[in-house]
Amino acid sequence: MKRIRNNGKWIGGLAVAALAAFAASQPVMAKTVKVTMHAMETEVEIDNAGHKYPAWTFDGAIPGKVVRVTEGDIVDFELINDKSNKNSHSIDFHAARVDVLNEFAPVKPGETKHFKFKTTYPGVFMYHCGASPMAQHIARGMYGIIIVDPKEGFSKDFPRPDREYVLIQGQYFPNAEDDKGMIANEGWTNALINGKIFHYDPVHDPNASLALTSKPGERVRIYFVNANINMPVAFHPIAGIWDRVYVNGNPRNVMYGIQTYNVAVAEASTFDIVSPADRPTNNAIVDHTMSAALRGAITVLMNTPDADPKAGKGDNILLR
Ligand SMILES: [Cu+2]
Repeated sequence: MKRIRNNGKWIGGLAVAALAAFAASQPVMAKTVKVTMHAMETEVEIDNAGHKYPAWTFDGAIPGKVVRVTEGDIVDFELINDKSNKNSHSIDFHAARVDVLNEFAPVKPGETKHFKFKTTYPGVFMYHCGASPMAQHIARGMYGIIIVDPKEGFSKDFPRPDREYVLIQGQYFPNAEDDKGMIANEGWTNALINGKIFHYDPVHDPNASLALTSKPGERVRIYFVNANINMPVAFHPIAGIWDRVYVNGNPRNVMYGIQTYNVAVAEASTFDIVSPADRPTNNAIVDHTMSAALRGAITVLMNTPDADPKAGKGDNILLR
């Protein structure tokens, strides 16, 4: 009896191990992800002091929500242009291969646009409103990020990060009606990070209450989008080096040991930074273009042993 039981246990254990190995080797099953957004013309706070700005938004916030799927997934998307709005709005997903005149066409107030697309490349991509004048719709806040995780998952060349953060940079034009100035790059006064000037920089803004955090030695992965109207971003971690830069966020486009990476308008890329493991340190993640850095594009990353274990994990990657 004893022998049989042991034998049964062994066979059971082998079966579980075999199943686990099988599951690990299978690509993730593609799924359909439903995403609904409301275009909303509404006031938002544009700095840490609470100053208001007449924004145009997806779902009432700059940037819009993080959309996250796995390569191969179908995005089942709906844009509702609330009838209280005055303007047509649209969506342009840089992760989609569709028809600009169909899926990305403007939607009138009170109307809804529904379409599906399959994600065919992994990486990080901008989405934005493309209604005319497009410069104004983006400058007033209609942009966000879609993360398409690679179907292969993590590997030696694309290691699992300890923390993840989204940073999206924009230009702030206080005269929200000046679409001609936005196109000419005139009249912008500040840089926005996730919709606010010096959003995560308590060093330059005493009203700032948020910063990025990690523990010493952790791999922090930053998904960065340049949502500026006319300016590239010289993305640099002061007191650090990008351990890896994944161009467009695709694990196949990897570069090592980069000090500054130039991010074009409407480009998004993925940046890994690893702080020294043996002591607490701080980084300032900046657009090294001085006119942008000193007008708002500085983000503090604090690497301390008491870092909040929940920060930069799960749904908590875009700090509001
Ligand atoms: Cu719009």
